[in-house]
This record gives sequence, structure tokens and C-alpha cells, in this order.
Amino acid sequence: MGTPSDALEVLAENYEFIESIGPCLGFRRAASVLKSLPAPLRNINDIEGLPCLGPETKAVIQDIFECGSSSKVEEVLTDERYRTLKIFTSVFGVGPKTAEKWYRRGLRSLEQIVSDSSIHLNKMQIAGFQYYEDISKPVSKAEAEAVGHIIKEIAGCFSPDVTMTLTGGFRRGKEFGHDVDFLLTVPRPGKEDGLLPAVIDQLRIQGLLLYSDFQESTFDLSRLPNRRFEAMDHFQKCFLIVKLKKEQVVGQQAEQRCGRDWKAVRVDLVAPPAERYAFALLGWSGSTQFERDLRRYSRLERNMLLDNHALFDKTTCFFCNKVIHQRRIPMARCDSTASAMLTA
Ligand code: TTP
Ligand code: MN
Ligand code: MN
Ligand code: MN
Repeated sequence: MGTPSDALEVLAENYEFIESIGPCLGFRRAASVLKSLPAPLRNINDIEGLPCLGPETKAVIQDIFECGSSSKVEEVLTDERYRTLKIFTSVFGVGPKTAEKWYRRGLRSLEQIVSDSSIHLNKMQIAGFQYYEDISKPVSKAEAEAVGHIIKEIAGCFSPDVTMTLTGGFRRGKEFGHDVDFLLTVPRPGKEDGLLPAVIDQLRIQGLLLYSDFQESTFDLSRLPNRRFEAMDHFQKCFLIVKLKKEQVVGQQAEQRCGRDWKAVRVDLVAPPAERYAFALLGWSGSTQFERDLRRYSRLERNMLLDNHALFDKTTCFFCNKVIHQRRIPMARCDSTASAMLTA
């Protein structure tokens, strides 16, 4: 069983499945600390002085160095519930809640799910099962770039001055991902609203669209920021499954003539207004743990609020930068701005 950080991720995931958020985040953070080290741990003394490693984490790492594995982790890995939820949540559109529901009904395999006619699957889950074989395989950097060329060409027809950035794991330098994430925008304010619908239409016309879940923008600057951490932002976005022809991927010749010549790939597109691009880019670059820590740092060390839309300074008016003496959350604004907004 892999590295100490893999072991900690297993524990984190198991806690996520039983909805113990505190321990889940604790193990995730500890795993991130280990992954951030310049060199892998060689022995237990290497963890001396590292932050965010609790006693349970230390015990797991110690077991791995002394016995080759952690009994606590091995137990989770052989646990029927963990194994089943792991399989169920590997389907696009299936989260821990649905997986748990199926598990409690006595279901244990994907075959049982698809052959049980009493189970209602939503549109996303149907696509998740339909393309499971392809989208459960990692997406390579070359495949991500090939998807990028297709989307860029289509978006360029909508507007020649479109900006597009490959984000998510690939922006962090990963060689493989579970999907491909892109941020797109156009300079003229408001024009970005038409961008994703146009891209989706064109993918459909070209026969490349296998699944689409489009979400309209609910972005309203005057109602931000929200007090609570929001995983989802308010920008227009879509979660897609697209058909990627193998011949379009660099280094992948139109090999064996047998079988399909295409692969289904999960793609996320986000279209913030141009003036919000920087914040959206930061938010969509991940990792989730890094984003969480950045927000925490902003809040605790800088008295600011960071999310995918903006960086808010709680001590100055967001609109005119005047110092606010009385802290106002949500939405930092001075008295004159506040009254102007009321009468507007
Ligand atoms: P993911 O694509 O889920 O993760 P990833 O690209 O880091 O890893 P993988 O290679 O497995 O795909 O999400 C990318 C980033 O976008 C992540 O930091 C979370 C963020 N995100 C949002 O900010 N808002 C959203 O609505 C979603 C779905 C993701
Ligand atoms: Mn991704
Ligand atoms: Mn994604
Ligand atoms: Mn003001």
C-alpha cells in the first residue's frame, strides 16, 4: 500500500464517507503536508517539526515505517462499506449520499445498480454509467491539450478576442487528471453570457457533445461575499462529456483500426466576466486543499475574505476603498456607499 500520504488519503476518504468532516480535513491536510515535502520521508524522524500532523497521523506513519503498512489503513481498505462506496462514488454524478443509500439497500456492485430497475438514476448518473469505462480512466496532458484546441477553435468563432486558460490539475503541472478544466472569457462586459451556450451548441452540431449540464450565472457583486466558504462559485459554467477523436491527440496515431476511434472525456468550462478572471483563475487552479489554506490565510492573517469572485478587505469599502471603522459583513462598504445603494 503506497506512500504515507496515500495511506492518509484513504483515512480521509473513509471519514468523508461517514460524514466526519473534522477528521477528514485533518487527514487531508496532513497528506498535503507530506506531498509538499521536497523529498519523500525516509524514516520516522523526518516528520520532526512538520506542521499539521496529529497523534493519529504520526501513529499511521510510524506503523508504515516499522511494519511496512498501517493496520488501521489496511482495515479500512478491506472494509466492505468503504470498498463499495469507493466504487459507487467513482461514477460521475454519484456522491457519498447516493452511494450510501445504495449501500444500505444491499447493493454492492455497479452491475447490480444498472440491472436494478427500481433504482432511479438522474441524467448525470445515466451519462456516468454510459461512459464509465472511458471517464474513469485518467486523462493525459496530450488529451487535455487536444480538447483545448477543439474548444479554442469554437470559442474563437464566437469571439476572436476570447481568452482561454487550461486550469485545474493540469495548470499545477500534473501529467494526468480526472477531467479537463478551462476558464474562458471575452473582454466586452456581458458578452461572456453567450459564450458557453455557443460553445455547447457548436460541440453538439459537430457531433462531439455526449453530455451537458449547463449552469446559468448567478453572479451579483453587490451580494458578495458570502460569510460561509462556498465550494461552488456563481459564474456561468458547464460540466460536459465530449467525444475526443484519437487522431486529434498528438502522439496517438489512428492506431488499431478495430474498436472505437474516440474516447469520452469529462470537461468543465467556466466563463467569468473579464474583470473577475484573475480570481476565478486562482480559484479553479486548485488544489482544493491549497484553496482552503489560501482562504484561511486571508481571513486569519490578513483580515480579508478570498473566494472565486474577489478578494475583499473587511476594513475598507469594496466600492471606494475608504476605511471602514465598523466592520460590515457580508459586503464591506462605507456609510455613504451603503446609503447610496439603499436609495438606488
Ligand atoms: P477538479 O477538476 O475537481 O480538480 P483538479 O483539476 O484539481 O484535479 P483532477 O486532475 O482530478 O481533475 O477541480 C478544479 C478546481 O476547481 C478545484 O480547485 C476546485 C475548483 N472548483 C471551483 O472552484 N468551483 C466549482 O464549482 C468546481 C466544480 C471546482
Ligand atoms: Mn480537474
Ligand atoms: Mn473539474
Ligand atoms: Mn464607499
